[in-house]
Amino acid sequence: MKPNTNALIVIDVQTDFCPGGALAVAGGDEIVPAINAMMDDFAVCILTQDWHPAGHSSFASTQGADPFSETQMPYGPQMLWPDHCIQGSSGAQFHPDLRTDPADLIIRKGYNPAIDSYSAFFENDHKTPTGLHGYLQTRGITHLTMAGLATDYCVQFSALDAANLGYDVEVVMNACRAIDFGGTLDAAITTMRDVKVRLV
Ligand code: VGL
Ligand code: ZN
Repeated sequence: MKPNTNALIVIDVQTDFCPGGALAVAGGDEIVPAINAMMDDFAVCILTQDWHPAGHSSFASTQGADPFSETQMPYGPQMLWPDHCIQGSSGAQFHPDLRTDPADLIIRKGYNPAIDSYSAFFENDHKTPTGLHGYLQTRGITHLTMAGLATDYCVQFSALDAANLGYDVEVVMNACRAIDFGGTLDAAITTMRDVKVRLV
């Protein structure tokens, strides 16, 4: 059992990010058994849930653009996605086999219609907090172990923000899967290593 200063953060293991889902990540469902097993080693477990209102600004359909094209938002460049993880929809639910009982906290993100939120800590303006940092600080948590979907988006941005906030961060790569278009996985690996995130 890890000390209670070490939290497991499980990122976005939701139906829409698994095969058959609206924004399917190849092999996204394969990580569920490994994550379920990891939960037994952690006294503190937190799940994140991508949770968008219909018509979210990060949806290509909202912008009248092609999915996987990039647009410019007031906060910077933003990838446009197929509609996914709409609040209350079946695609927004956790993968049916993911254990949710061990979770102390389920933190939702992406609910602000005007700003996407890859990171579990800040929305994509890199300013608006989700509240997770305050929660972790209040509980005295200093070490984070991360797994989930997708390695090159929500896992990467969560790990980078966590490292910049001063947490000791490790990402369990075999319990993650990537979207990986045009080298985004390799770039994420390099960027995470640069800020001393440990990839294990
Ligand atoms: C994610 C794209 C859009 C993720 C969420 O969980 O990595 N990616 N929303
Ligand atoms: Zn999303």
